[in-house]
Amino acid sequence: MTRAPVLDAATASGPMQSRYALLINPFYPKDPNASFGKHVLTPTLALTSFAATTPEHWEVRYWDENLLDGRPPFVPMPEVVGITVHLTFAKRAFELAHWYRSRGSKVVLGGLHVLSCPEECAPYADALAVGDGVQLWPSILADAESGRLRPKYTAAYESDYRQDPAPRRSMLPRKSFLTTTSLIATRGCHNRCGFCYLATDGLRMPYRMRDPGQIAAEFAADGQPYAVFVDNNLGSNRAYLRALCQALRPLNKIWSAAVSIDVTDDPSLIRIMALAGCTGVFVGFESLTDQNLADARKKTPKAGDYGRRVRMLHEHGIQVNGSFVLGFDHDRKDVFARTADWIEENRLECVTFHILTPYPATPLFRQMEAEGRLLHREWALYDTAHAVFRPKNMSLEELEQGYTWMYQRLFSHASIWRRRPADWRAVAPYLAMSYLYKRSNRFWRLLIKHHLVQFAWRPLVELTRLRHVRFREELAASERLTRPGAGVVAAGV
Ligand code: B12
Ligand code: SF4
Repeated sequence: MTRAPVLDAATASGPMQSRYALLINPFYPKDPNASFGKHVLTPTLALTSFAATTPEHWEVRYWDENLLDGRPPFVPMPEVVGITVHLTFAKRAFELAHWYRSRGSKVVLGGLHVLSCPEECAPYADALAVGDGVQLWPSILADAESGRLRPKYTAAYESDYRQDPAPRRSMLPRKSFLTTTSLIATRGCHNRCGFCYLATDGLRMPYRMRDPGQIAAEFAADGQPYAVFVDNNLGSNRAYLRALCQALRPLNKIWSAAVSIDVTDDPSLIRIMALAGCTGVFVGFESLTDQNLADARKKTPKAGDYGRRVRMLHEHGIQVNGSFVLGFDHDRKDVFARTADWIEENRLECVTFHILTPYPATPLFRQMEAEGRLLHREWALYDTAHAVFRPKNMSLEELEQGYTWMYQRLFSHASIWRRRPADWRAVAPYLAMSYLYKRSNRFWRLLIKHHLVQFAWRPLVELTRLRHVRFREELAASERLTRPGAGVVAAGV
């Protein structure tokens, strides 16, 4: 889980197959503190989204190096290789690009890192795709076919999102993910926090929404009981979320999504989400210190009100996976124990921690650079598991050790037990999920390697769906909630 497959320099290439495009999600090392399970929870849509626009006379294949099946295929050699690039695995993407280019393939690089650092990526590519691949991919292939590939293609995220085709999920290895139904209904966010990639210079991403009916149809078509919305913030436009829930409700399936905590401003919306199958939300609380939130320019309720809002979600059977950023300027050494205590008190079922990371071309990066606090530009370490800047009120070592301690404490037997749901009927599935998801990294490696992820998780997911359908019926029958704490376990979120 930490070393990329070897790219043997001596390996000869196979014969070139024209009109064949290979799409690669490069390898990245997994943080041993966090769960390996999250990497196979649901696939990224980076490649499947634009793969759907491939013309019929082209063959297109998918290769995710993180599924431990070895290096990407080269017999036959693809005419075009498309690689998605994030800063954490940029180096691996460049190695792959070099290997395929030196054997005659045309390499197209796209994704977040190409958007924020195009000059760095250009030497490794025949063509860069800057921005929305869905708009660019057909012309890239047409130009490759006619031998007129241009060095750079650019598209803003401003087209009518409803015109995009559904992602091509049929190309995914179904057995290798807990669910292949990664859904995306919206792009953008009403916030622009200074540390978020959405604040990258030159990125214009107004909040765009697909038709709720399109999303429900995609969910139904993939045939899975559980979907994960990979939207940055599914709750940015509440009227839209309400309409989406109405379209999802008849499916009797379950789903989870990232929302900002202000979605709880409207309790009736939380009820509608529960009735539509929402069993878990991923919430970026970021910090329990209001000054940190203000510095990050995050428009959010006061941290003192977070607990009440978490209770509201729990009362609707919605689990909370909280995301916390460590190392803000107002964080001192006490931030670790204070945050851990709060998480246990409020019984958050799942948590992820991130060391504050200034992504290139964001306001936070500029600020850290201007203050001379950046330690280096080794992007592989910009993975939110390493401190890459000098923190203000603690040492570098204290920040990194505090981060590791948070995972050790929150993934411990005692903490898992302290955070069990108030409703005793939900305790057994919660424990099963917690142990499988958070304490089984060796087991995960085996499941991934032997393509058993879906097989192992399916019973738990199906059980969760059935429990939720029953819970929903009770919720619908009662005008108001009479049974606080009716938690329903959402697998893996
Ligand atoms: C699914 C997901 C994951 C999955 C899968 C990741 C993977 N690489 O396989 C899991 C859960 C494993 C994961 C893990 C992590 N993730 Co993540 N993840 C996401 C998430 C929620 C959705 C990605 C997605 O499907 N987007 C939708 C697609 C359609 O958008 P897109 O990727 O931008 O692709 C479009 C264009 O960029 C372009 N394009 C992209 N690639 C290519 C290639 C070609 C050839 C072309 C033509 C076009 C093209 O076309 C696409 C269509 O427009 C995003 C947030 C988000 N909403 O994007 C975060 C996000 C990508 N993750 C992020 C991070 C930080 C991580 C972690 C490092 C966090 C951690 N500490 O654990 C880890 C480690 C992964 C790693 N090292 O990269 C950050 C990256 C920030 C940055 N500047 O790089 C994001 C943006 C979240 C955030 N708000 O900060 N992640
Ligand atoms: S609320 Fe979340 S998705 Fe929106 S800008 Fe802030 S960090 Fe990014």
